[in-house]
Amino acid sequence: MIRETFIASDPKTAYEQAVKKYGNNLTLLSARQLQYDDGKLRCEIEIVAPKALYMEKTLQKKDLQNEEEEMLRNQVEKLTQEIQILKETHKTDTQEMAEVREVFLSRGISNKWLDATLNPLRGSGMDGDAALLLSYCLEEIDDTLTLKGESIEEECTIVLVGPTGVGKTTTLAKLAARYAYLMDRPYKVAIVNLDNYKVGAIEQLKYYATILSLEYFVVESPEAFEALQPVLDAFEIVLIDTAGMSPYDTQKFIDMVAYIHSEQQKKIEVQLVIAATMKYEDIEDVYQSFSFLNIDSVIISKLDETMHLGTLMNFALNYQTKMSYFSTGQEVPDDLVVADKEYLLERFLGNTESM
Ligand SMILES: Nc1nc2c(ncn2[C@@H]2O[C@H](COP(=O)(O)OP(=O)(O)OP(=O)(O)O)[C@@H](O)[C@H]2O)c(=O)[nH]1
Ligand SMILES: [Mg+2]
Repeated sequence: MIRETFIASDPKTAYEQAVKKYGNNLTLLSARQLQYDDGKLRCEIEIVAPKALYMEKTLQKKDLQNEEEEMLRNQVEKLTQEIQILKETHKTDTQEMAEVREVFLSRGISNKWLDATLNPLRGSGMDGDAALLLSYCLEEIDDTLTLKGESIEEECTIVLVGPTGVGKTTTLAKLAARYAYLMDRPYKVAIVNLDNYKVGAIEQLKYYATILSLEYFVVESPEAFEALQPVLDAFEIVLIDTAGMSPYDTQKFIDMVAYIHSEQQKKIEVQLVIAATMKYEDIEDVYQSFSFLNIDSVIISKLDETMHLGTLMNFALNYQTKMSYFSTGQEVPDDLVVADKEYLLERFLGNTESM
């Protein structure tokens, strides 16, 4: 049996509560009137009821309570969401916002980025000023773009990777010339070729190494690469060219990892080369697959081949990857610049008269 106390303003009401719960299956034990801390008189009655009945009534009540609470919570959540959606849909772009949105959309920036950047400004004092909105967006782009910068603080091995034909070998030759002859001081540079796939790859790079009077090594296996390390230790910068890889060619990635993880003293930097002419989906596929190799930074090639940098901007804004160099043509070593936001923004905006 279980004892339970019911409280009401008078004994009759307290007893009725008990009967409501247990019917006639209860026995009254006591009834008393007490003055509570708030000064009011209340009546407490104590009853005993069968334990099974107590469990059934009390737990059922609790379950019902929980269910009700849960239902109420869900309804409140749903209402809150609906209110939020109503708020959002009621706030629409001002004409000035729509104009600025169109400027960036027409240049290839995604609605996703524009929503994230412009929607919070709806209803703010800024949303009626096109010039202000435009410079706000440019500022956001400028803040988001990330550069690697060019400081050679320690000896390093730079490995260029990327899909076929993006300009890895040409860019590597430009970098070799730059580090060996065009920096504040000449660095001791060696060129290593791991490309055993492409016909003519060995000769292509050998041609550049000969013109630049730089040491050139061809390596055919991770073991040979490790064996070469004592020789490479004598150089400050080792530039490694690799075979072009499709993002879907898993075996080539596995082979490459063996090279990158081999024992060596220098810091290894993997730089991914992507072309400014690539489609957004392809850039994404390439970036995601090559991330497997622990990419340090990205080189953008073939910037001279397109006037539309929206795709590239979108990628840079969405992935915020560090950019190291821009390749702007076929000429070695001239067509290479250190990645620069101003350069990119100017090229991206093009003719500003339409804005
Ligand atoms: N217009 C233009 N052409 C470039 C640029 N960089 C490289 N090229 C050309 O693109 C072609 C391929 O260049 P490579 O350096 O051989 O490309 P790769 O990535 O080494 O190619 P694989 O080794 O076959 O994967 C060559 O004709 C280069 O002259 C660039 O920035 N602009
Ligand atoms: Mg190549």
